[in-house]
Amino acid sequence: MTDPSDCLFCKFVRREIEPVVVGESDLSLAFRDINPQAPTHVLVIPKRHVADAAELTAASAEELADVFALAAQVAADDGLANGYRLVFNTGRDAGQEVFHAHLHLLGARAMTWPPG
Ligand code: D5M
Repeated sequence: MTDPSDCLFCKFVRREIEPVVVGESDLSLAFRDINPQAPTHVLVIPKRHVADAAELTAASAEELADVFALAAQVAADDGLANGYRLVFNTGRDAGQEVFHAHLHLLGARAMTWPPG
């Protein structure tokens, strides 16, 4: 497990490194992805360090719900009235690279299915 003292996203929460923040609640932080895959590409994270969505689900329904609520707020703020995609890559086979749980919010372009 990643040590929270070495975790990039924990450093964002502590503001040791400043991401481009687009939303925040007591439990969650939303910031722009550094490598955007859509005109809107935001990551929403629980402030508490958990590795992935499965761990977040097991840890706290309140924190899980808060991540989704903040994503909906950011989507509304970005004017994504026609829809958007929410994705948790969970584990290496899903392509997860950063092991602090993060919900991808993608929007402002038409999406295809299935994802790669
Ligand atoms: O997604 C990890 C995501 O994290 C990926 O879309 C890039 C993003 N990322 C990595 N470093 C940064 C910084 N420094 N700022 C903002 N976004 C970042 P995954 O689901 O783990 O593949």
